[in-house]
Amino acid sequence: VKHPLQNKWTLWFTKPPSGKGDNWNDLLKKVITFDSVEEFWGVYNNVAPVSELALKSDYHLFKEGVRPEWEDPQNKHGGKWSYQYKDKRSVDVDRLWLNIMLAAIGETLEDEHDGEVMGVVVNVRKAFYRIGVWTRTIGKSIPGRGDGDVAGGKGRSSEKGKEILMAIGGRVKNFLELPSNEQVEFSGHTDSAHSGSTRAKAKYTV
Ligand code: M7G
Repeated sequence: VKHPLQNKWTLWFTKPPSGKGDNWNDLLKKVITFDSVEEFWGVYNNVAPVSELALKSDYHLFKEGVRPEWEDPQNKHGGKWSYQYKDKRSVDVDRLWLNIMLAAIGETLEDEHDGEVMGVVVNVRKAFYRIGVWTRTIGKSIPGRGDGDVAGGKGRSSEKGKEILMAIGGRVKNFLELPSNEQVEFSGHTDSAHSGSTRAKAKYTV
């Protein structure tokens, strides 16, 4: 018996650059798509744990049909909640990444019909591990689109959008097991794209 997930999810991997000519697109690869709890564990048990990945690797677990890129139509008006663990040796990154993946596929990062969560990402860098949750909006409704109720296309006020986003931030902070004095930060992808990096100015913090 397979226990179906509410959504289909695709695991992606960014391999570290091997030469100079490598660009973002050459390095980003689809690993597999799954839609049941059992298949998730099959995948999880057969890929390298984050703690064993080389520097500059990423895993991305995104809803099927959404590329883990700022440019994707479903990401381009969005942003991400993220946190950088700078003490790499003391953090159990494998467990925290599992926490956030289970929260994503179990749909516990947001309320039903919020339609915000696009995917989760872990980056392995020299100075830190970063775990992030990508959202479809930056807490404002997107002009020209029926925002919010994805199925029904009903509008959503900016106050409501911000409220949903902040609630997701609070849950991310819990799943990442952060003490109250540490902050998860939200930044919009357009800021990331312009600054050429994800180290853009934080818009919100929780
Ligand atoms: P990062 O991995 O998000 O953060 O971005 P880091 O700076 O802490 O390593 C590193 C680089 O990867 C960026 O400067 C971009 O060159 C490239 N990159 C990352 N992302 C998420 C994207 C993306 O969505 N689209 C494109 N075109 N490049 C990206």
